[in-house]
Amino acid sequence: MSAGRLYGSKGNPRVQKVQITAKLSSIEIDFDENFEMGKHNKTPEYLAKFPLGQVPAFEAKDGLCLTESAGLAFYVANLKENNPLLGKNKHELGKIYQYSFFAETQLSPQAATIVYPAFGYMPYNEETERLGYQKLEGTLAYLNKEVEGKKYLVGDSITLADIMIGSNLEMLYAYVLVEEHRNKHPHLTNYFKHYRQMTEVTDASGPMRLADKPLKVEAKK
Ligand SMILES: N[C@@H](CCC(=O)N[C@@H](CS)C(=O)NCC(=O)O)C(=O)O
Repeated sequence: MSAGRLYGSKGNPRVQKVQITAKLSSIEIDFDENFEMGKHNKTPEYLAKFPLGQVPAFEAKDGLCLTESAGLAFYVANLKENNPLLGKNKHELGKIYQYSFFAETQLSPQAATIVYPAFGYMPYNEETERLGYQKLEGTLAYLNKEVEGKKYLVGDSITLADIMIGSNLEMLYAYVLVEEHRNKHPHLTNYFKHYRQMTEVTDASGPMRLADKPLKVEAKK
């Protein structure tokens, strides 16, 4: 039986975060692949349930309405008793929280600062871009060390930590990190490639895309 309905567009890494979590937890959720951003999330019915008008959003079978992709992933993972995605003990869960909050509060905004101006979601600013790359470099170097010699961030199997970090690396590997840059962080690149070839991940996210040329920002002079 379905646990509820997930709203959002197919291919959005925030949506995929929830889909991958559900798949790995064997939790069934409904999802309309024809959802249109800017249309379906702005209807009065949608706004009555989700006042910010953002995606992803989740409406549970009991009527509970939730937003925030990371929160949705934790909610869905918790629907399964003793879910290994939440670690084997409190120590592992602590690390899962650590990486998840890091992904949401640091990695995600850094990626957005660099990628969004190229997609036209944000105005381009040279200084903001420079600072964005500087901060991102620190984050990638940190993550590269964290995953050295490891397939998973926490314990010996996939957890929500990998899904949170992996989903937030998606846009970077697809559009920003060209081969030379990927090779600067070899452990992270190997880790990401391993995560990205998992069936549950490719089912939700399609084939892995790796940037083959530097990101082009039209607004740059
Ligand atoms: N922190 C939120 C961010 C949600 C968000 O910014 N969603 C974007 C799409 S990726 C959105 O709905 N934008 C439309 C809008 O804000 O009107 C999450 O992770 O769910």
